[in-house]
Amino acid sequence: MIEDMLRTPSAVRDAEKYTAHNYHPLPVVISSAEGAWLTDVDGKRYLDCLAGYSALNFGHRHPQLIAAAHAQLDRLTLTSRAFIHDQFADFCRELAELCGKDLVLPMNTGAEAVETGIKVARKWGYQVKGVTPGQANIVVAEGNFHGRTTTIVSFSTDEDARADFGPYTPGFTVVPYGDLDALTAAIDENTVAVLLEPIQGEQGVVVPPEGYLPGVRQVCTERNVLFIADEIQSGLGRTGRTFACDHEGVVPDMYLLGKALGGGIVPVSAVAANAEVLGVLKPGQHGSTFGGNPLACAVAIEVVRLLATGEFQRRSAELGERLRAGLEALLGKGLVGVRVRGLWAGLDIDPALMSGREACERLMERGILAKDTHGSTIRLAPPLVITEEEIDQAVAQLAEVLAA
Ligand code: IF1
Repeated sequence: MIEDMLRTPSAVRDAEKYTAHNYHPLPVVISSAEGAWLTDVDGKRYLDCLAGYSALNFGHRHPQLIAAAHAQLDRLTLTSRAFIHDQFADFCRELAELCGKDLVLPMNTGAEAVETGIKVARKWGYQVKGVTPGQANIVVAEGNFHGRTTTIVSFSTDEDARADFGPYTPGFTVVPYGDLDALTAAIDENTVAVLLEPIQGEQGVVVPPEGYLPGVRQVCTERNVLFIADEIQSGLGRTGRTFACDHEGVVPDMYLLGKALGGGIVPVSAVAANAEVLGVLKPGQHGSTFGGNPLACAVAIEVVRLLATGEFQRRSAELGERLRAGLEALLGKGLVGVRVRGLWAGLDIDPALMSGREACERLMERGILAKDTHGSTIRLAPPLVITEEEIDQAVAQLAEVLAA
């Protein structure tokens, strides 16, 4: 313990001294960043392979996004939704168009978008589908991660996220992820929605079996149940398409968006759906102080315009294949599992070799910053502005760590 104190920079020690320990961060203190690169207080540079859990898809301080933020900071930052502001309509229209939906409801964090989706699905169930009042249920998947509110952790299957936060919110049915029969069997007359990540992020970038998402789409259509896709981490270019659902041509009834929507500058989340669904909300029935604020809208409009070009989706798809080839070459050389979709990879390290945390500590020493998910699984999610050389560098350093 003492020798750790001596080695750990004082900045790390002080940070730990004045905060709740709800995280166990790597002992690195970042002071600046640009593109895919971070610089710590000692001037050491790191390749960012976490990208804020996919909130930094466009890289750190993307010039177009920073310029939009600077311009808005000098004009107007907050009005509340009691009034309209001149960025609001463009943001809602352009995001609705990107999603192919009628309406957008802006919030701030991913969890708020998920909570909004749950509330709207329930109200839609009672007012449109005709579900017995107070009896609505929502089908969710084992291994889900949708945020940390008490209602959301009520249906978590991760004891770390859930334990001792009860009493839990009722009205959720958990089924195995990827099992269409189990999901279909769980739908009853009171089911108002199915809530899924199209790819499970925190579970270790778990891609469901081919045909699963189209099957979910079909059964939701047949049973008049809303398909809610949580694309907060998988969306906005991360997997090589605008949305992860696009890989199988699936269009959910509700998109839940967050993280990268704020460009890595401000928290921005949103729910996008058609009028039959989001139209159930009347004034005074839902809201947020900062949701849809001028600064958030100004940045998010530029994010939507970056995505509208398709450039980031193409980069993610093309570079993702380079990442996949590099990682799959390490199977049997320290990796026992590799899952890749675009520039998003889940790697299972041989547990006999090291834990995910140890791997990330050793990668840090080699100038690569990444984050473990559970056990010996780590996730790689670099900004989509990463170059081929940088991908090769990250894979080479991983190979060295596994070989050491
Ligand atoms: C943490 C990981 C965890 C998300 C999906 C909603 C949210 C998230 C698919 C909620 C947030 C973040 C939260 C952060 C670490 C990270 C995370 F999956 F990305 F790795 F925890 F599981 N839906 N994920 O991934 O969005 O309210 O955070 O804005 O809580 O430790 P949020």
